[in-house]
Amino acid sequence: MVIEAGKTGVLVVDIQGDFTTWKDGSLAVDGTDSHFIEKVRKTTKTLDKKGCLIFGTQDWHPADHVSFFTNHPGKQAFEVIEIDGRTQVLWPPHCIQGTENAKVLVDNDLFMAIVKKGKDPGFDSYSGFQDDGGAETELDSVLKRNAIKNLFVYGIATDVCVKATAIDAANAGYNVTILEDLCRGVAPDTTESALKEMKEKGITVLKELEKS
Ligand code: VGL
Ligand code: ZN
Repeated sequence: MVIEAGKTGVLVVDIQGDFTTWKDGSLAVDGTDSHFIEKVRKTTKTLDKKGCLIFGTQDWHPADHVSFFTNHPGKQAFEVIEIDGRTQVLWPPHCIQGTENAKVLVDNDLFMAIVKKGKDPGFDSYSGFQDDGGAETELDSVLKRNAIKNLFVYGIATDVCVKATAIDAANAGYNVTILEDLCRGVAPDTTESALKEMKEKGITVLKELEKS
C-alpha cells in the first residue's frame, strides 16, 4: 500500500494488559510477551513518522458486564450461551474500566483518538465500530473527520476483535490491510479461519510493514 499522508490511518486494536502474557493478563493470548508489544510499539511509531494518523480501540467493560462468566452463576469461562438470540462467549473478567490491565500499552501520545468499546453492561463489542446491539461508537465519524481512506489494522485478538473490527471497516468502505506479524489470536484454528475470512472480504493480509 502506498502511504498517502493524511489519508492513511492505523487502527491499533486492544493492545491492553489483560490480553497479554507480558502483563499476566486474565485473558492472555499466546505470543503476547514484551517482545511482541515492543514490535507493535516500534511499528506504530514508524507509521506515525511516515505520516499516518494513529487510532486505537480499547476494551472497556463495567464490572457487571454480560461477557464475564462470573456474572452468570454456574457458568464457566469460555462456555458459550445464547442471550436474546445472540451468541455470547463467556470470558474471564477482563479490561475492567479503570484497572491497571485495561491500559493501552502503546504510547498514548501517538493516538489521535482511542475509542472505548464494550461499555454497555448488556452488550459485548468485538468490533471497534459497533456493539452486538448495533450501537455505534464514534470510530467511523472520527476516521471520516480525518479523511481516512486506507487503514492498517493490527492487535489482539486476530480471531476476535481484530477480525470484527477489520470486517466492519471493510464493509464501511475503508481499504483495509492487516499486518499479520503484529496480530495474535486466541486459538490457531480460529486465527487461520479469521485470516481467510478477512481475505475473502477483500482485506489485504501482509506479514509485516516492510513487505508493503
Ligand atoms: C477481546 C475477548 C473479549 C479482544 C475482547 O480484544 O479480542 N476478546 N473481549
Ligand atoms: Zn472484552
